[in-house]
Amino acid sequence: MALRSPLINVMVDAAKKAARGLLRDFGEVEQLQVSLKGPADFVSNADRRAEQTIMAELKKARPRFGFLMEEQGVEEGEDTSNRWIIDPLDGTTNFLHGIPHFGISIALERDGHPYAGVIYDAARDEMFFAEKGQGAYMNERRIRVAGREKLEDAVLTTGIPHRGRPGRDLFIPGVRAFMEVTAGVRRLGSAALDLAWVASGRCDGYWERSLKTWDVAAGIVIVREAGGIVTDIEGKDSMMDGGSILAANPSLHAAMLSTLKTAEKGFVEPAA
Ligand code: 2AM
Ligand code: CA
Repeated sequence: MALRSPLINVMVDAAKKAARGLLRDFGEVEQLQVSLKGPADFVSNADRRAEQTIMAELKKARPRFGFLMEEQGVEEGEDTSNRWIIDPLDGTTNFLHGIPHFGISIALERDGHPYAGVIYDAARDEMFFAEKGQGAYMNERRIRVAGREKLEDAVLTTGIPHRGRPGRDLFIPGVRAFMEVTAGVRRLGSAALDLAWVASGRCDGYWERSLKTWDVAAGIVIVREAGGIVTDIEGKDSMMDGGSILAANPSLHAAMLSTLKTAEKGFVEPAA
């Protein structure tokens, strides 16, 4: 059975508390689908409320830590080496459409590096968590990345840069290359859950560009503690700085990097 540290308990409790409100709001979204205005405002309020709940819980437990949050931005703490990084609702478009695939992501960054992470899939009641050096878990069970060694057996996840996101043309050669060689490419709509699913071996690898720190911070720790490798798409370490991300099991990480590199070689962004 997973022995949760006091730190992980604080994070798990905050995620569960916020989830109660989010699930209630998710139930309402279906009713709102038919209204003229649509549920967009309602969802952004749900998002904000969830973030406030998480922030209040974390503050109660660790009053000196700082914050980086999707909705409310940065709040400096007295303790400059510990900072919470929060995405209260990752997979907003799914939530808005009544698709039960969204996550609450809470990370603790320590001295500039992701140290602990919790990702809660509230609709499935799956709590993914990890702390540096302590392994990764889903609910009570230890998780590990998949052992599949060949791209031809692999199911990969990605994010498609839709409206308002840059890099739509650059996305095409990479996804096309993976379409040729893998068992499948999925687009599930939550970066945090994509990482949690790589960590738990459901998916073999994940890549995406132009993400924010809060989309990936918790997932980075969870994948690494599950035995996976996480870099950016150049094989470097810029994932936390709004860069790209590539996470996979150790057998497939290099193959994914080189597939993308080959596919994108010579790519020139078309004129706007
Ligand atoms: P969100 O639901 O919290 O917005 C889907 O590809 C993933 O990208 C989701 O995790 C989504 O997070 C994130 N995402 C959506 N729009 C984004 C944007 N403009 N910048 C960065 N990440 C974004
Ligand atoms: Ca997000």
